[in-house]
Amino acid sequence: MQTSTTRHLMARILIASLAFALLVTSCATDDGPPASSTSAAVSGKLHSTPVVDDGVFVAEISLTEFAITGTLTVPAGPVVLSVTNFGSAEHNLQFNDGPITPMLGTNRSAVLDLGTLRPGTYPMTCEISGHKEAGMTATLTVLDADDPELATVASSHGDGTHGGDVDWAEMDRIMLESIRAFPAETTGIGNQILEAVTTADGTKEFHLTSAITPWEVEPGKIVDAWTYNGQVPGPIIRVDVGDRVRVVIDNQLPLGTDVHWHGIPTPNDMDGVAPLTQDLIQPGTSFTYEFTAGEPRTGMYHAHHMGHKAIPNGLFGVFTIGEPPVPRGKTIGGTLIPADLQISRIIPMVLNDAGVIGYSLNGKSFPATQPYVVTAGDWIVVDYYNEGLQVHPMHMHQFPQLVFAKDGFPLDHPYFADTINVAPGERYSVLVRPDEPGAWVWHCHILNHVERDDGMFGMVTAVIVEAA
Ligand SMILES: [Cu+2]
Repeated sequence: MQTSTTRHLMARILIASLAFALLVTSCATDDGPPASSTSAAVSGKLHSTPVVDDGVFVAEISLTEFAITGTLTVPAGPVVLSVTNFGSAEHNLQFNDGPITPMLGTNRSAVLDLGTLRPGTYPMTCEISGHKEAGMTATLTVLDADDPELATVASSHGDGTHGGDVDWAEMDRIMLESIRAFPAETTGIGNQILEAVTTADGTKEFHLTSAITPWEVEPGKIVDAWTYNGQVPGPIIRVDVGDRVRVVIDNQLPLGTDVHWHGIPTPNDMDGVAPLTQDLIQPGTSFTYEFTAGEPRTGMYHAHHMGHKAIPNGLFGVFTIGEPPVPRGKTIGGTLIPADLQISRIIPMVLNDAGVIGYSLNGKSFPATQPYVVTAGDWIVVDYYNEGLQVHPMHMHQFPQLVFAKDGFPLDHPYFADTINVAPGERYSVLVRPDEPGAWVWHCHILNHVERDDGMFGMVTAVIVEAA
């Protein structure tokens, strides 16, 4: 645990290097100041100038993962929404349980005629399963046409900005402020080591409870996560080759569950796929899994039943057998991996991108992600686990990552990379030797998994290298 002084110190160190990262990523994401109002429509702007056309008020609405933004206050009377999806996934927009746009791909727009609106507040949501819960909900406020508040709202869109209607300086400020918040304190830590109870016959017994519990994904954002032992990711289970393993699962979820040992060989009736290999574990009941950990593996455990909902919502954890198969004594790409190499720490890096947890590293979204403090020259192992629905190219600044195992299988030809694509269900094990002091950013390189117009978020953390 860091003291708040260390945290502030680290935050200060980070600002300098993150500012550079920001510069690079913003070059890649922004199209520059719009040359005309037409190009502004596709440059990812925050707000638009409301247009009144033949007495019809046109409000521009932007859809992203996972937010609905734009002109959310309009005058009573005829209103049309011009809806654009700036996200990477498909979205739609439904107004007040009534009119709905077609499904919109990236950069696709649609016009939604709302007819004549009376003063009041009206809900707007994306109707794709899970997107509303992830944040795609907003309220359209309709005011009397002569309401003075409306004048303020309308004029604020067009005033004092460079390039017509985008306040770039304000965007800069918001982005920098979001980065300065790192590392932020939140309640709850995932991946805690689960201690085994060793029974008389030498079996290592573990206890898991599945339940819906509060989880602070980012500062102040507390979601109803689906958890094992109240953690996201669930507790880490590490066993040795040859261990007899017993895992008792107590299901306190409101629905049935099962536990699949992803990448871990088990007898068929222990594979955790209801109703094929076992009965569903009903709410309020328990089930015992038992198998022998036969060979070294880097695996995961997660619900299989309703996996599309359970797993993104947090029902996953790390399960490993044996030691990482680091290629000691081998020369790879001209680099000799010492025969006597000591691993200073093993970092599990569990990726997720959906459900109530959303874009996250080990259950937390930036700035609540954990910074990793290491001593220059230490060898660290990172195991990536993708429990999400999308591929994530994981990039560590400065330090090459030596990929030595895929899904726990040692590679005959380990290789160096600085960016590693981790697809859903995959695990990659890498060896890294951070040797240059400083704060080095470590993030998914799909840029809208790490930044929004309202700041840095999601799949970003940093390696803090201290001088030896
Ligand atoms: Cu990503």
